[in-house]
Formats: sequence, structure tokens, C-alpha cells
Amino acid sequence: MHTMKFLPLVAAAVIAACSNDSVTNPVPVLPQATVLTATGNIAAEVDAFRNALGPSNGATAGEQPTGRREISWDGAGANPFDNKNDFPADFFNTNVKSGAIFTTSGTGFRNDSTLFAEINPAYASQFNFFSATKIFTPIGSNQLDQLFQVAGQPTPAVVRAYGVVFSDVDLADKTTIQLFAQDGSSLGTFAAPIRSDPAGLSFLGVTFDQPIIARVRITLGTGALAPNVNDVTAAGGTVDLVVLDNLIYGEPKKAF
Ligand SMILES: [Ca+2]
Ligand SMILES: [Ca+2]
Repeated sequence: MHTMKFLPLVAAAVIAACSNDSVTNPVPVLPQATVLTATGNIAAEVDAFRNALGPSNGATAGEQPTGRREISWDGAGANPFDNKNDFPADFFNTNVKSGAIFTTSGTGFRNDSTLFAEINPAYASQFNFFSATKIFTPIGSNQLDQLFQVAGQPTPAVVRAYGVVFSDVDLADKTTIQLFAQDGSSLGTFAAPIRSDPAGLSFLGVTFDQPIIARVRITLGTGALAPNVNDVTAAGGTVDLVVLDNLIYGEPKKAF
């Protein structure tokens, strides 16, 4: 496990010395983030991240005083939408009230119980799940955004922490989460660790003291899943394909 206090680079910008009396522009100071990463057997670190946020609020509607939300993709309620490329972007705040809305510049989303073998048979040996047995990807893009709402309501919300379980991170600094504040400013970009074993799981979690995360941009490796696209570790592969499993985040609090 690696835990560290992280200051995004912009906060460390150097103020140039001035020889005259002009006013120096203030350097923006970003809130300090605590970053937790793990690979290999990630279960203990994922539990530590969960526990630091407090008890699970499940799919309870309405803003709760403390705790966390989690999307595992595994619930039976998603079954009618699984293994297709049009998984509803608002499923996890309408059907299941977890306060999550997704967007992508691609063509859709896929919640998959076959390790994506129906897209490309080679994927079944490439990807793995953390929570059995479904995993998730955008279609037509390797990026997706998560926005937050008060659980069960169309009310914009913010969270204090965000964590992701990734499957099959092969290249350094390509699989990332970028966090944004309500005003659209970046709170930092954080990279997932390369997988350390054939099981291929990696975890990345970022925590702030206050609920300030309004949007998360997840970048999965360097390419999108497709029938003729293979992972960089497979024959003929040129891109790092990465998918995601559990999303764990602080309780969505109404944004003001
Ligand atoms: Ca799962
Ligand atoms: Ca990969």
C-alpha cells in the first residue's frame, strides 16, 4: 500500500523574484489530496478506503449525513441492460439511487458479465473482475465522466473522495482520474499503478477533507475496446486496454 500527501503540480509553481515593486500575482493553492494506490491483492486497501469514508449508504434515497456509496455493477437490477452497448447513463441515480450520472464522448456504455468476450473473445483472458462478476466500460472511447447528484434527485452534488478499481493497467501514467471542482477547475490528475500480477487489478483512491469533487474524468489506458482491437500485451496489440470495476465515493452532498 502506498499512501501519500499529494500536492498537484500547479500548487508548487515558483513565484519569480521581482526587482521592482510590481504586485506578484497570487499562485492558486489547491486543496491537499490524500492518495491511496494498490495493485496485486488490493482487497485490504479497498476496504481501508471504504472504512475511511464510513458505512455504506447502499441505494438509500436522499442525502445522508456521512458514509459512502459504491457501484459494483453486479446487481440483478442491471440484468436487462447488461452485455449491450447502451447501458443507461442515469441508471445509478434513477433505477438504483446511488447519486451517479455518467457521460462519455463515445457512443455509450456497457455493463458486462462475460469479461467483454462478446466484443472480442481475446478479452476474456485479458480482463478480470474485483467484485463478481460484472465490469464496465464506455464504448467508442476510453474516457468517461462521472457527475454526482443527491441520491435519487436531479440535484447537483459534490463528494469528498473518489476511488476506482481498474482491470489490466499495463502502461504508466495513462490510466488516470482527473477531479474537478464545481467551478470547473481541476483539483488534480492522479495515475493508477501498473498491474503487478496476472490477476491485473489496480486501485486508486483520492480523498479531500471537504466535499469538493463535482466531476471525475476517468481515462482508461490508451484505446477503446472493439472487435479488432487487442491489448498491448496480446498478439498484434498496440494500445493499452483498461476497464473498470468498483467505483467508491463519498456521500454526494448538495452543491451550493
Ligand atoms: Ca463487479
Ligand atoms: Ca491493458
